[in-house]
Amino acid sequence: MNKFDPISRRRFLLGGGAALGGLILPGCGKTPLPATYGSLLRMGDNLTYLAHRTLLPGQSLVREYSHKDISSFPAIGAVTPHEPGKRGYSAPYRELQQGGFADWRLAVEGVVDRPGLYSLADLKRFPSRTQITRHTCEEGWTAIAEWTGVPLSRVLLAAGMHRSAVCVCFYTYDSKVVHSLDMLDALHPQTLLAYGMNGRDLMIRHGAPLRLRVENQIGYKSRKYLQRIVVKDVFDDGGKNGVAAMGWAWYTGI
Ligand SMILES: Nc1nc2c(c(=O)[nH]1)N[C@H]1C(S)=C(S)[C@@H](COP(=O)(O)O)O[C@H]1N2
Ligand SMILES: [Mo]
Repeated sequence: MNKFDPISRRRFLLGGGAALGGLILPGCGKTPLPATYGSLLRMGDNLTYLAHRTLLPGQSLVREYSHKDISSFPAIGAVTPHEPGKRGYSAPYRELQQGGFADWRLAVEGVVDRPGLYSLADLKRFPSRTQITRHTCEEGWTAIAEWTGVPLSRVLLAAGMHRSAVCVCFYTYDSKVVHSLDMLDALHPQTLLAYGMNGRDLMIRHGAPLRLRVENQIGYKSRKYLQRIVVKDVFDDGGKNGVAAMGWAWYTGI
């Protein structure tokens, strides 16, 4: 192709666009977008999602900061799931915490060739990534921290994720709420399974032993206390246990 020929260039772009569409909206006949539950607001969320996915480059990196920018970092939502009676209390989590998380395993399941259980040591054997990023909570505060972990993409590829994958669902110890990401965000280079924060092991209040970091979405997508991740070949926003059913946006790109 002559790269100065505008028509070939346009054809090339159209071809690329179609491939991208195929990645995001596979089998358009199914349900490629979160259910709107009849709500106008939810329909607005879908417009935001489509606009981001159509207009923005899918894997552009969010800004990374330097050590001097690291700020104090409040812990919110569930912060003590090992304490009976507290928000998000989980007896299995307490038992794992009391054993120093030695028996903790992350289950990786779904449309993968090699479903399995990963210990913290297993996850630390993958090449790691460290990034200093700004967390933006829907409640109006932001904070900057350094996160260390394994890019989710590495674990998904190691598990032999099928090409038919459309989303990844995340299950945690403290809550029944299911969160999910599309494959663009799941495979984004800054989407981490993080075990370290500011150079130390992740503290309980920030999601020990492993949390998700989704740097290009609002803070509530960065799930703490991970238990299980499931790769799906049909879109799943968690249904009645999903955030959309609770009146929250499924996609919160920033
Ligand atoms: N499992 C779990 N993940 C969670 C939450 C939670 O309550 N439970 N809160 C979310 C919200 S609203 C925010 S802003 C961040 C807060 O992370 P932090 O406690 O490390 O500041 O975690 C998110 N992930
Ligand atoms: Mo939040």
